Amino acid sequence: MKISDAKFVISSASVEKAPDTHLHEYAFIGRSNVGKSSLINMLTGRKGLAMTSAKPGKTMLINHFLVNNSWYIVDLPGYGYAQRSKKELEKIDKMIRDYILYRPQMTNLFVLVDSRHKPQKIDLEFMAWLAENEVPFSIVFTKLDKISKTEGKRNVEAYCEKLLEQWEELPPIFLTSSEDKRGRDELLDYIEELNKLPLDGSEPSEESDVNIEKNNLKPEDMETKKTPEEIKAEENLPGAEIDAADDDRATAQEVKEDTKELNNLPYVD
Ligand SMILES: Nc1nc2c(ncn2[C@@H]2O[C@H](COP(=O)(O)OP(=O)(O)OP(=O)(O)O)[C@@H](O)[C@H]2O)c(=O)[nH]1
Ligand SMILES: [Mg+2]
Repeated sequence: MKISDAKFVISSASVEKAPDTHLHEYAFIGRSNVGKSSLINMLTGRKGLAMTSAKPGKTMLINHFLVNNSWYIVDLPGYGYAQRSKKELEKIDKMIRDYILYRPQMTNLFVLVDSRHKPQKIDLEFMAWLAENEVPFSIVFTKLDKISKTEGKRNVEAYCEKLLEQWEELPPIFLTSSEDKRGRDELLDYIEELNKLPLDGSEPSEESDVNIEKNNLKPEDMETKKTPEEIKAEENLPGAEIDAADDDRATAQEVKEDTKELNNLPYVD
């Protein structure tokens, strides 16, 4: 899909205050600093559209961006940033969860995961919550430019294996870098297909692609093997406390290689 126009519309402090729209909407979520705002800028080709920062916790509101005058991108605050006060964390958590549960035009939630790290408890718990609430989502691995092709492949495969301990099937998976723009075409094509789905929950329109239903796999179709409590009890899963180490102010090894191969992994639709 070609992006001819993208503009910021409004920031809202709660889902009740979010704009009354009747267009498809795609939200981006993940831990603070994972690269949500950067990905939105990369996808739209507008560098300063969503505010980014090397300091975690930059996005504090629900931000709506109108793309091609026909669909919305929503930038959400990150979850689990350990440096926030308890009250602030709870407020953001409620804002995010209310948005996800009470925004019917939200067609798909993109859950961003930093490709450099092992599966984090906070992300796995969040995805289990999405499944419980039948929220359609996809996983977007970010910052692949920061690791080698081999490491990227290994990390993504390990992540998928971990997910398959919880899920019968994997959700759609995308491998991205906001730096070198990999994954952009795949994500935009996916959104283009989902845009063909009717918003009222009725059958897909005739022109929609046959793959849509497969790609837009709802968590209800992905039987969980474990309860959220069991997942919580998992050992060896670091939680939100890794934030400081994860912070991009700390320089990471930057290895840029041709990673075309990564986007051709067998489980990438
Ligand atoms: N090398 C590299 N850096 C990235 C990439 N994506 C994001 N970053 C950097 O990571 C930091 C955080 O990016 P943001 O896009 O602000 O992250 P965010 O998830 O929106 O963060 P919050 O709004 O705080 O939740 C910034 O310093 C970005 O430049 C990427 O694909 N590659
Ligand atoms: Mg942000």
